[in-house]
Amino acid sequence: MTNLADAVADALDSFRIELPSWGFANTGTRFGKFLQPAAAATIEEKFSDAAQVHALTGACPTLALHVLWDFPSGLDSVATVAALADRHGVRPGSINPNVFEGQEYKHGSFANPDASVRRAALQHVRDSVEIGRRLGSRDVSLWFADGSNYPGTANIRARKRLFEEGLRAAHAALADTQRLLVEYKPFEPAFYHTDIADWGMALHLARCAGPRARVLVDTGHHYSAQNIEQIVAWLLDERMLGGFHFNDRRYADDDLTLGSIDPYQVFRIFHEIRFFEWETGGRADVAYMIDQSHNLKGKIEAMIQTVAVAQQIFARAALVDHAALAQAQSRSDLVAAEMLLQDAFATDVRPAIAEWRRARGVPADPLAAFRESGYLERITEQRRHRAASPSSSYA
Ligand code: PSV
Ligand code: MN
Repeated sequence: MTNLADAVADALDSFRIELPSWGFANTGTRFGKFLQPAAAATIEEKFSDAAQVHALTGACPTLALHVLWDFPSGLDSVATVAALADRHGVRPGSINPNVFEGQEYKHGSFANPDASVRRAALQHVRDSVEIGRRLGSRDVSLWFADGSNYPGTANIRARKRLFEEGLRAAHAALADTQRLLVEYKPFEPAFYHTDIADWGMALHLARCAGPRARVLVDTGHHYSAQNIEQIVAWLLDERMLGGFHFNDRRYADDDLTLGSIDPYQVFRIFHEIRFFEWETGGRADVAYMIDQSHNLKGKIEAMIQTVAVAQQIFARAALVDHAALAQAQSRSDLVAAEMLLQDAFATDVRPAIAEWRRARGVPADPLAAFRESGYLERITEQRRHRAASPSSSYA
């Protein structure tokens, strides 16, 4: 084994990435959905599709679940979900409450001026915490659509305090084994102000919430020129980075496949994590998750492609010589320092990854293996005859 093969194997052995249940369902843009006959319409089908991705990559043992879409009876759906997870060999991953689709949330959830709506939102989050606890899942991942569309229509400071209060109450419901992740997004669905618009606001609120709250970075939730890896480096240094929702974008929140537009951006994020781990001698406790729902690509194929891209870029980031980098930085040898990143990024790790996959008993080319497996044809035949999915998810 070469050093490169060792470094790649070592990196990939520790790399796991969570799949989103909503990524297997018919979802789409604000303007419409292009329905796929093989899309999953039930939680059983989502587990089945996720299990295919895990079987072919060996890297996706957990499935993120969205409460409204995957637990139609709330806590009463837990037993069904637990049984499906057992049957398909994929564990329930992060639990994502949904306080953004109900009509009552038109003017917000935790920051709604109406106290009865705030209470309902908190109760939903508490139920989500309980769902996570019963399923043995660690992270409750919060994203809020709260905000406003027009200047002067919302009391921004009052809403900030309502979020501090609501998140503190949500945190109080956690078991010792659970974490609360706070996601930020600069716009959409609100287009004037979003209550948790950026990482600074999310960091402040996570700190207010309590010791087991962390920030979640969705790579699509930034303006085009923003330096995401700097945000990651700061959150790591503050021990406040909880996880990622990975996707790529040309503009913002476009839900494109990870690395399809800017693979070097993904590399730089992974590099900051690996460099932090080298410096501190420990593992960053970060949940890697995919948040993509494809409107045009085949859903299962797109997930396999995403996992393979994530593995490839993570492996390349593991090739950076950290000791040499630290030295070059301290000498202010700019070209040498930069080239250490560039050389690692330019390395073709695909043969080493294929070798690693063979050694771990998964197909060397998971996408080709999926195409040959006949799974897609089988589910298309089984699922095509039913009526278009009633799923209301917009994701
Ligand atoms: C919102 O844009 C988001 O990124 C949140 O993470 C949601 O849970 C997800 O997309 C699906 O709607
Ligand atoms: Mn997200």
